[in-house]
Amino acid sequence: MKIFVYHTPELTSPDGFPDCAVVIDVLRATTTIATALNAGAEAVQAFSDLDRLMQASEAWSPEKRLRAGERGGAKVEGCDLGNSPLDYTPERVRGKRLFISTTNGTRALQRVEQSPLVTAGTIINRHAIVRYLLEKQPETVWLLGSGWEGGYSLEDTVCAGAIAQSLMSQECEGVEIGNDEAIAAIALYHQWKDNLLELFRLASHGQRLLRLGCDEDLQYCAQIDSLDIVPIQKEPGLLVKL
Ligand code: 3SL
Repeated sequence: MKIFVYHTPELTSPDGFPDCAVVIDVLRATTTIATALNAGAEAVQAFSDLDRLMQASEAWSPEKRLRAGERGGAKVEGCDLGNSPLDYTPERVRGKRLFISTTNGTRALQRVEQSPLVTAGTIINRHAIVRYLLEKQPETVWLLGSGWEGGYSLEDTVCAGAIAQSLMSQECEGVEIGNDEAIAAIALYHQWKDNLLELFRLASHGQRLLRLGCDEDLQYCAQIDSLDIVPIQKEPGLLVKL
């Protein structure tokens, strides 16, 4: 298994796909997706485009669907929910299909949706993702950060480092580093592993969320290995609980 880290979808080679893509948007899309599926959502359907989300969700009755939209960190008007994982309680999401569009995370999912295996990784399900990769043994793994509008995100890179470091420490034969970004991500994780929340508060998107009053979201997103859930793509754009 060869592990490649990419900081943003734009930094991947345009025509290539890995055997398994782990899409990462710690703040907050993949944390929200993992939380919603863990809370009993029937499935999560991800859209980069809000109009397409609205169209596709029309076919579902209002009792069976939830529309979630985020732009610039804030909830999109006309949606039921924004992108705070704290809102995705079992009472709210159980049995419902979640239609979600966010600024960067859902775009990153779309970039790799043709890969044979696609999952959504984050800090809270790091251990479950590592276990899944060790079970599946894909030859190539992309740990793909969502970044922010084409730019680098500290929180996605530290999560990629947490996953890569854990895979490398399993003493399984054949786990290899694929690019320099993977080495740098592991180094970042080593530096901050005991203080992820502090790193999130320093990060530019963490600061943006703090300005919106979302410190509790940051605290939730920093709880490493707190959920045992692997979201897997069943068909392009549709994620279910493994
Ligand atoms: O960029 C994204 O996809 C979102 O996760 C951003 S936010 O954390 O909801 O602001």
